[in-house]
Amino acid sequence: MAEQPTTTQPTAKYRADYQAPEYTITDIALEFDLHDTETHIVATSQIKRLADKQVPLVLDGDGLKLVRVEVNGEAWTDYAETDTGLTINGVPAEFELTIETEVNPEANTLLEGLYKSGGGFCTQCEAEGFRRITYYMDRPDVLARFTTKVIADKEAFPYLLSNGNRIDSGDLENGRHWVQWQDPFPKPSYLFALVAGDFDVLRDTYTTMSGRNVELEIFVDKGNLDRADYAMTSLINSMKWDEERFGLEYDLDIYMIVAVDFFNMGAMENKGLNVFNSKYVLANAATATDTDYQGIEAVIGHEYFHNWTGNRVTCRDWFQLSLKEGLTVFRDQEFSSDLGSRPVNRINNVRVVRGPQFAEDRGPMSHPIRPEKVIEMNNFYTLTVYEKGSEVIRMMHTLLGEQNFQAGMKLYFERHDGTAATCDDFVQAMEDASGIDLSRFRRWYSQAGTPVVNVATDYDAESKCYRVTVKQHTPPTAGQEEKLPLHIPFDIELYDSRGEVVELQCNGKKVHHVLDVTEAEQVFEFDNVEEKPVISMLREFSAPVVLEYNYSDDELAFLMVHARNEFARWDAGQILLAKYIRENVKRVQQGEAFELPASVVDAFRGVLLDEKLDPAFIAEMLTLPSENEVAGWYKTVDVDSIHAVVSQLKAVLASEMEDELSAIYQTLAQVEYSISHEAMAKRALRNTCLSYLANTENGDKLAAKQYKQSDNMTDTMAAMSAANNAGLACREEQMADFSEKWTHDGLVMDKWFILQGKNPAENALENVRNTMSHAAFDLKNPNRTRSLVASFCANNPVRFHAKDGSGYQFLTEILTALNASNPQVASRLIEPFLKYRQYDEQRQALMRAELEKLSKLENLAKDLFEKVHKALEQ
Ligand code: B3K
Ligand code: ZN
Repeated sequence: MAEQPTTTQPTAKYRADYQAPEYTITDIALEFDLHDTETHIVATSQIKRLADKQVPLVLDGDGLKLVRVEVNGEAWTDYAETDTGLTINGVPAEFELTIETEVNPEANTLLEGLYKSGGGFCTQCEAEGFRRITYYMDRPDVLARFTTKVIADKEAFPYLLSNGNRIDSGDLENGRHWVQWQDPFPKPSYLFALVAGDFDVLRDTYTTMSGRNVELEIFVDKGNLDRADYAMTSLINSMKWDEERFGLEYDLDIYMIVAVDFFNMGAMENKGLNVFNSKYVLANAATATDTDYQGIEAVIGHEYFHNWTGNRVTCRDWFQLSLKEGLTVFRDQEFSSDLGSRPVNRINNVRVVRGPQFAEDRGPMSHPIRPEKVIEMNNFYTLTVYEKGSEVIRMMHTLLGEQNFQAGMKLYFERHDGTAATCDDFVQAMEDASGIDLSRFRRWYSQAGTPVVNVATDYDAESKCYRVTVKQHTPPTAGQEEKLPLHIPFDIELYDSRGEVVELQCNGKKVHHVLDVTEAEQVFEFDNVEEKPVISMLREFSAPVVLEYNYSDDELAFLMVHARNEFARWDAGQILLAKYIRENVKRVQQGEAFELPASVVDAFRGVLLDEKLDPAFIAEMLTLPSENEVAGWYKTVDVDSIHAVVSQLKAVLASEMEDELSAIYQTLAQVEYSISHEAMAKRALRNTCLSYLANTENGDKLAAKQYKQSDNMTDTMAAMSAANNAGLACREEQMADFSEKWTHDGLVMDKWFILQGKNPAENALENVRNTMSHAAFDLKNPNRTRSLVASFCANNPVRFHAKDGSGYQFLTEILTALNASNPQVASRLIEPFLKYRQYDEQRQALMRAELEKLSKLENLAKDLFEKVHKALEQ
């Protein structure tokens, strides 16, 4: 039987209720006696009262068996076990507390606290998992020095790891051994980690800028050593980049990364001992795609960068999560952009904000990057906190410039190193270091939703004045009706008819290209503009807003060629595509045929044939918006029409540009596989061409041939995706062959599960159900479940939203099972249901009925409770 989550009616916490802790813990010594089903943990803490009068000590605890309590070495009986932990009465102002608990790692299917992954033990404590190990003040503003002794069977678990430096070890009777670790940096409990297992280890060293040597160790399952090199390279690159760009150096003598197969999210930045989902560590040419490699670089970087932004300066409370996450996402995006292609990185980051993040803003869970009210903290590791949070940091970077921004970072560390800080502390440091007023800017932290910026322009030939009228408003969001104007950095550029940049002047003086939009309505006037210009706006996506402006096709085609930065060129292409997608959705709904002017095709043909452009960038230009992104443009989503239009758009572009696509496809064929940017870029464009060509007569032959000849996973998957999406004849054979080859390797099979989930065929759901009995599938493994179930429910809209409600019933079955075994994963999978109000009445009613069913589940976990109730109440 899986362990049951908490059953009592969950209560909410509010940011406004924050209270400083009444006690603090300066040091904690932990001793783990590891056994699969009965692990004993002895925690000895040095505790000091901070409150000025005697108060009970309230500790958090969840799912623990209490063995004993001692105060200053004497048994203590004046305590009460509560629903949420342990209250100890009558304690002195300063004392030593010893608590012994027992847990069952093998039964821990929640993957939070101490659990078994494969043959080994590992932990996950953020946000509130440490309380599933021992009774503790499990809150980020209690910072203690940790010493950890791990005891386990020597043969089964030769490696015993924890945070900090290894200070001692020894052998015991019965084949057991122990290792002791000490972390000199005080830290909150969420950064604690322990790992025990048998691994292969990849070792390297790094010399920091001040000349200190750091041992680098990556632990992988036995037999996977040939898949760890890229993670190591990425780690070394991260350490170097953080020194060069941010002046930040690593602070311990050892940095360890452990790859595990059972993990709820991507990775975890535990001090000195990162635990990673193996998806973000393991890669070689045969098993990983270029996208996987990029993911590894980004996540290795992200967790490493947390050492300063998150660990050295942590969060005062969980409402401040974006303090570390938004900032660290910004840092990892900059890292990837500095090392690879900046435009391609920016495009992909913006796709996430405009697509799924904006969608979150429209739903019942919409929240500001610093939420006000939380029931289950794990529900707030969201695109809003992370990705919009990063956009908010990026806006400050845009307003301040790199130099002032770095001065702000320096001041932030001077003020807050070694402490738990707030988002406001960060903005204050930026403001103080730069002298730039960020008072209105702070509203980005408290206001939810996606602002809409509406622009009108007007040119007066006589006075040579170009006027730009900018209006902003933010539509109401769930629970937040009233919205105030925000401080929006609005980056623009003007071009004359030859494509030359027109200098921005006001009253004869040069003005900066980033306009400060701060009011509901503002007019910006530029003089000495010799002819009616073409305006490029929201360059680099300078703010996470929706831009409304009536561009003509000619202006967009012009910007696709002449805009000075590649991001703006891509954006112009997207706006042009959006125009014709919308128009054709209308046509399809009225029973009319799909239409696309030749001029639009020509604009994209021009991009395809432009030899000066980076092939990776061309691939992005030719990538159509996803059906989900298109759905976000509508108040009521018509999944079938959107699917029809996006598919036809692809088919029409393919047939109109077939010759050019084929020629490029043939020219880009590579002789030798490598993972340089150049080689990846060529593969990206070649495979984008294939995805189009799959819709032509030659498609089946090409995809079949590429699959057979491929010597790397990127090309293999491109062939399979093309076949899957276009429903080609070669699909069956490829799927069978791949499954036979990789059944033993769940991580690789995930790619196959994703294809099953996204299969556009009518019987997709039936296939998905059958796939659940595939030897490599396991509902208990979050990677497997996400690959198959989330790809069907979230990324196969037409089949998931089948009118008979079969997709909805399927999701409810899965959620019901996961509610008991792993509610955190369930809570991610439920997302498509939360958007039910955006569909027609029939579908709304069906989804609502499923939500009602879920709301009545016995033992509904907090994670689902929060979302289900918000969705029903909205
Ligand atoms: N901080 C972790 C996420 C923890 C999620 C807890 N449910 C990984 C990261 O953002 O780096
Ligand atoms: Zn993070």
